[in-house]
Amino acid sequence: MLSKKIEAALNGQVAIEAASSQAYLAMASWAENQGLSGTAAFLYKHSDEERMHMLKLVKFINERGGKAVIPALKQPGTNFKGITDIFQALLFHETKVTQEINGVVDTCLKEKDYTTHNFMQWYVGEQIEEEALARTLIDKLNLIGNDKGGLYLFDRDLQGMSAATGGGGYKKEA
Ligand code: OFO
Repeated sequence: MLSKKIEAALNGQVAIEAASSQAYLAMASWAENQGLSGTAAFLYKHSDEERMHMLKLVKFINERGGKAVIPALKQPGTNFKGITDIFQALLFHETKVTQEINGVVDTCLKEKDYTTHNFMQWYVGEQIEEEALARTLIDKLNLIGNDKGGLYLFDRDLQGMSAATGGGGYKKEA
């Protein structure tokens, strides 16, 4: 059975994962409108993965005798200056998500809830991968600069990455 504190912390994380999914959906749609189909495929998949992160929490809360709260969502940002801006925003967002996850882990330790602590380790590992990938992509974009040929290849690489992982995004599934 979840304590009220843990239930609230996990529901807070449900809202964060849902907001992440919306944010990446807005980015995907922007990329699609720019003709960056590989980047769009990657971001659509990333948005799907965030929804899956949310669902995993919803199911865990309910299974452990709590009540998952499905949150209302704010409209995400839609004005992007360019593709580098997108990935910088994504990294910034993910570092904030990591802090939130660490906060939940901390609450688990304070509440001596080792089951939820164990469950949250999957999220801790996921964040390491997501932040590392975002940093790699930003490094590549910085190398490319304003080179249109380079951008074309970058977008094609993301398309390939998306196909290799069954439609985009990261390699791990829950
Ligand atoms: Fe990318 O954040 Fe979920 O966990």
